[in-house]
Amino acid sequence: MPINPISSPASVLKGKIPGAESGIEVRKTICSICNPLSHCGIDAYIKDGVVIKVEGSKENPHNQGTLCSKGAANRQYIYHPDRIRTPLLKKGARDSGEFEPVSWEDALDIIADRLLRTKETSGPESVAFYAGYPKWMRPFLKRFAHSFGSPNYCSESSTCSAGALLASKLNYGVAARPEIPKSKCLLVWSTNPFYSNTSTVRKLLDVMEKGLKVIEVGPLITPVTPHADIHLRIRPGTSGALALSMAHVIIEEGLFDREFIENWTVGFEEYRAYAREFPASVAEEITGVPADLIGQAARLYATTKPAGMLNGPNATVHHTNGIQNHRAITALVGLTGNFDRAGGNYVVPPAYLYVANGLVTRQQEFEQSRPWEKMPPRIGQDLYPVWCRLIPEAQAIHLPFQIRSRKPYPVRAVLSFGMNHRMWPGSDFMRDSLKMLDFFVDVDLFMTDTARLADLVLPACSSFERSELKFYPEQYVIWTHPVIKPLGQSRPDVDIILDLASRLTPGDSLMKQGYEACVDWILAPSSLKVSNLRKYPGGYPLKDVRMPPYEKYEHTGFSTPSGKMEFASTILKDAGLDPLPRYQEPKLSQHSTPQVARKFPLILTTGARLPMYVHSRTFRLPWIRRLRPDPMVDINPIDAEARCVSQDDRVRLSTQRGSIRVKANLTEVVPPGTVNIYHGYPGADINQLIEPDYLDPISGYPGFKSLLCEVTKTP
Ligand SMILES: Nc1nc2c(c(=O)[nH]1)N[C@H]1C(S)=C(S)[C@@H](COP(=O)(O)OP(=O)(O)OC[C@H]3O[C@@H](n4cnc5c(=O)[nH]c(N)nc54)[C@H](O)[C@@H]3O)O[C@H]1N2
Ligand SMILES: Nc1nc2c(c(=O)[nH]1)N[C@H]1C(S)=C(S)[C@@H](COP(=O)(O)OP(=O)(O)OC[C@H]3O[C@@H](n4cnc5c(=O)[nH]c(N)nc54)[C@H](O)[C@@H]3O)O[C@H]1N2
Ligand code: SF4
Ligand SMILES: [Mo]
Repeated sequence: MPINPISSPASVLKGKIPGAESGIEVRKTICSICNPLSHCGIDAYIKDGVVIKVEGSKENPHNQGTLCSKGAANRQYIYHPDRIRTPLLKKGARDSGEFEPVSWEDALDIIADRLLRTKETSGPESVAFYAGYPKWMRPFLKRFAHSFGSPNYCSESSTCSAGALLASKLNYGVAARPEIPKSKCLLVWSTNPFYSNTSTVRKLLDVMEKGLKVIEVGPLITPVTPHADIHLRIRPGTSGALALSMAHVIIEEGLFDREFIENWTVGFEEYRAYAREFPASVAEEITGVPADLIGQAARLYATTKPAGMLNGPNATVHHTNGIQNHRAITALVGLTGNFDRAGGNYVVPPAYLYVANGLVTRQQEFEQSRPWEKMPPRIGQDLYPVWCRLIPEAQAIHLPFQIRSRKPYPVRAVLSFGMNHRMWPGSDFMRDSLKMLDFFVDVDLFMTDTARLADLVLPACSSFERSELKFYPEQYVIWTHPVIKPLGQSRPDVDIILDLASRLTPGDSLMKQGYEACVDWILAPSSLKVSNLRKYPGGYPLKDVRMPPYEKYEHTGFSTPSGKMEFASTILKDAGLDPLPRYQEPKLSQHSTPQVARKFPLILTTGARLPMYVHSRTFRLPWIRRLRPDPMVDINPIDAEARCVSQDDRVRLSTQRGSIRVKANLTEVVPPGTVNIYHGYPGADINQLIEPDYLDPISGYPGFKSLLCEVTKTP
């Protein structure tokens, strides 16, 4: 009988066909290369304990079998030669970059000893606990910090979504996300989910195909733009003026929700009077958006009911006027009667790790093992009291300043999970501040430039090598199983934290019970338990989860000091700040600093997401790097021509603080007068060119997306 070539042992292996014949097994896990709203389900093909192929998990309703370019490169990520394989102890000076392997026991003992000594000599607050963009270990790290007695748990959220959350809390007491499938109109205000949230875009396209009206606000042309009925191509950093101008149209034309305004808001008359200062003609001068388009957008958004507003986590708050801008933007939601209504912006509290799916958990109670009143003030609390009142973390952007000033108290030691000093504005200032610490530990998958500065580096596992709880907004949950053994001696972050907790916070009886007991404790208000979730390695649809009702404020009021939506914020007023969402020019701009603009005439916006890169993570992956090998600055052909710059020319990108050499990418994606560059390139770090104190005064957020620069051709 002829052998079927499809099933010969060699061909099943070559075709990576799972089964007894090939010895290949498919195991389920998740990708954690990008953001927590994604974390796509993965089918990992395993042969002899090694991942030989990855595919998107079809059963996972979030990604439905799809993966993006980064997810497809997961094998290059998890098996990368830069992976740290053993705990490493610094040999010689901080700068030496030389390490010697140590055992886990020794490493953990050294950390326990140093942190305990620091606590004894300088108090628990002099130890800071930091989590970078990775999220899964955060509840454990924060609880550990608080049980240790330190208020100083901080994270990358000091530059990310917490700024927008802060602004929403000032207005409404909570944040509200658009309920897009039920919307008739979507105001996409500075976000590009096609690159930043790829796994959600198929569902967005489905709604768009059904006739959703789309208004896009943002300086760049993005993949959203072809779907937009109106694109308001704003000058970076001027969102506040645009939003106030739209409010002015909506109010003066009587298109606002009178009943909601009368019953549920405070400060409307002051806000209305202030918005009068922004007639469309004035706003056109500030924002660069034609006056008639401002009117059209305002009318379309206010009269198409229901209308949702989709904001990015950071593009509106990465400005020196960011919080007030974001307040002005989100005020439009309440003004038009779209707050907490079907198809408008709906309030669903996050259940676990930023994902809202209708479940209620005890994540917050778990994290806050000691009340703030029983701990010293947080890093940044004196400068950013509003941040500290509304965001339950220290302000990480202030960390380098406090390390240096030692005021109001010294920060001597940092225990960090995934720190990338290039996240900070003035990244060299942050790097040099880390060198001033008495003791610095970094836990990471890879030997990064930040890890090289540490006294001790601990190897963490990837998502393929650990168990974690993952919720999806599609009311789906996975408790993952490790699909391969940890690489080298690497360990899951949470295990590292729990081992340190057993040495340093033995009084924390919950942490003592271990990882799964803690997760069960967090999940207690839901009916979920790890032991049940474990039975469904590919995930489990959450059944009978009731989503919260709409218009909850009718029963509970708003969780602002007045109990209402606040156009004029009581909290800002109490802090001596302007209660109205007042528009101010970015600290560096043609208008606020014309003398600087003469030398640096281009507007610099940084960090618009690229599909292939995630901050510092994917530059090292060959498949991914090939997609955009060189650091490039996007420059409009008009500006390029004026500088005799052609495609791929080497150029110098400079600000008042310094310069980097990059390639020129001529593109109309950026408007004339504005250039854009992705952040985090190891050899061309744009954050070195931004002053460390170029910050929003309310949140402490960096003005990453509106400053001044010049581009010149170099030989
Ligand atoms: N100029 C400019 N700067 C910016 C931005 C911008 O738009 N422009 N964006 C800002 C924003 S919004 C953000 S969120 C930050 C990015 O925040 P960063 O924290 O800089 O993000 P990453 O580089 O993704 O991750 C940091 C480290 O975490 C490690 N890591 C990954 N997974 C794990 C894990 O499971 N465990 C451990 N222990 N480590 C892990 C990675 O290897 C990496 O070294 O950058 C900010 N900086
Ligand atoms: N592939 C990939 N995905 C990511 C990340 C990544 O690094 N790579 N990072 C993750 C993280 S940490 C975050 S915070 C999110 C960010 O997710 P998004 O907010 O979607 O980020 P961007 O793609 O930068 O989109 C921001 C848009 O805002 C616009 N914009 C810039 N400046 C201004 C301004 O001054 N005013 C207005 N109105 N608009 C402006 C730009 O036109 C840009 O298209 O992405 C997450 N997803
Ligand atoms: S979108 Fe891509 S990088 Fe992000 S979780 Fe999914 S596969 Fe991974
Ligand atoms: Mo972010």
